[in-house]
Amino acid sequence: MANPLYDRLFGAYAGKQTPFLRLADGRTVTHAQFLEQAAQIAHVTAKLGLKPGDRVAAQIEKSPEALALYAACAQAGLIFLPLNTAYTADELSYFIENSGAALIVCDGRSRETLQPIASDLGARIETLNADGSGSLTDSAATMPTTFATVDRTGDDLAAFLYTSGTTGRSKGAMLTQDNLLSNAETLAQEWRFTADDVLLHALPIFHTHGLFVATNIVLITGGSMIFLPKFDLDQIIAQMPRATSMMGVPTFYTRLLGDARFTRDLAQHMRLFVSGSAPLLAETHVAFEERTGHRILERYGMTETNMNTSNPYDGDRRAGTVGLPLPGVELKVTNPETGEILPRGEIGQIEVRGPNVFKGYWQMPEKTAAELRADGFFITGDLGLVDADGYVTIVGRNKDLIISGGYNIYPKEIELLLDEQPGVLESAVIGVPHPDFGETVLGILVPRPGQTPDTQAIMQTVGAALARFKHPRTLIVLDELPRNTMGKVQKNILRDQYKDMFQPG
Ligand code: MLC
Ligand code: AMP
Repeated sequence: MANPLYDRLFGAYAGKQTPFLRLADGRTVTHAQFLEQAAQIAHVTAKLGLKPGDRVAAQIEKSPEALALYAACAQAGLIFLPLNTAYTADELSYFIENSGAALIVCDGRSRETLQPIASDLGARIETLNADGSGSLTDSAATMPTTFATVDRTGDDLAAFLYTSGTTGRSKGAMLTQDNLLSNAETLAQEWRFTADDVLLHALPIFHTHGLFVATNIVLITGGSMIFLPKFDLDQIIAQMPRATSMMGVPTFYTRLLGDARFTRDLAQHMRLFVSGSAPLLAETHVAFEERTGHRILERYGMTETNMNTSNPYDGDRRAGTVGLPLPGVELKVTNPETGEILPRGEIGQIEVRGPNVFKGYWQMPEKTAAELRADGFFITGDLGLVDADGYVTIVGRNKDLIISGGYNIYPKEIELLLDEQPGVLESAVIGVPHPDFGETVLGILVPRPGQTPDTQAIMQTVGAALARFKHPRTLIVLDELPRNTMGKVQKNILRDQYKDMFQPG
């Protein structure tokens, strides 16, 4: 019997004192140490009564122990559900309830807030703090350092990642072991990762990019990671000389280019820079090459599918494109109305099919059916084209989505809240260009007749309800929203009107 995810990502490292995580304070966690702690955590979950297939919701800071919880879930056959550390209690209660999590792992500071939610749902709660301390690791310390890996098949679920939707309700994307493994194997090969690689890892580990792309690739090839708690320019510049490769969202690269310490010398020895999760401006690609001599390798993916396309490692990395479909991934551009395939060069909606594509949304068959066709093609909601050479360019989105610093924000969720506020008749939330985050959130309010909404009070309410990164940077009050003849709000007009609001100069 077997457990493909555990066996392929972790199994080979038992007893190996090779470096896995290189921490900013100079400590190194070896593969063996990491695996022993994961096994101890797996024992804790078993002692708490968790059974294979149960969900473990984790809202914890990035740390070696947080990553060990991921490995423990794989070993114990549990479904790992990582959550953005910025989510508020309101947001969390939805994810916990919707997923039916059997265990919540949170920072000690959130325990009191989350305890009632856990009690209501009959979930267990354990703490894990940024420094690795907490009830989870306290209990783990007394446990055996090996754990009998639970049998699973490649078709079993390994993780849930919640993605918001255009209706404002988040959906749990169900990812199988095979989804994760197939993509990690393909990417490791395509990007030539080996045991000699040292990946500079400054991404969060609660999203596809930092967890399944970056971490799984390193695990599958035996290399190590410089594991930083977050993106911090000083740290990145200090650590780069020890790294061979880096992955990041476009904000990482624009911030690096904005710092005079980031020189050709500093980057010379690097093998690879990868960008994704949001569009990399062609001008950033060009400026990066001018500064360092390296051409950033841009790829395209999403929560539901992991990675779909990539620029080539050897060959032409084309600025402004996301490259070619990965081996095993089929990509077509279709007419959004009819679903018919469009000729090369024409813009339409991007659909993908392959072993990377998820199983569907947890307990939402209608939403699954609306986006995942019976023949296996997933409708991404991205608009793009394929050129004569097969390169894919994303030109926009068919979904109302803002991407700020690589985080997805669904306007509907914010609009629903704004619409409920005193004095507000209706609202529109749009994304406008921002030099650091790529896009940022702008809220537009229309007052009820004769009323003046208190924008400061509204910002406070928004602050308590929604994660910081979703907060509108500014609220603007307008007499009315532009509408087309069908009565639909014309967000394109608003986006155009405010496009220069945060641009320098
Ligand atoms: C932080 N803030 C953000 C923000 N990140 N606001 C908007 N958008 C963001 N992305 C808030 C902070 O809370 C802070 O609030 C203020 O903005 C300024 O913070 P900062 O110190 O400048 O931000 P920083 O902590 O440096 O974070 C910026 C960042 C980070 C870009 C480094 O957001 C990041 O690591 N992003 C990566 C996201 C990611 O991994 N995406 C992958 C999704 S997977 P205050 O209160 O101080 O004003 C996916 C699929 C795929 O999309 O293809 O990969
Ligand atoms: P998420 O739901 O967080 O997984 O975000 C996925 C979305 O990010 C995709 O549907 C795209 O809209 C966007 N995205 C990811 N990578 C790129 C890229 N390289 N260029 C443009 N958009 C991207």
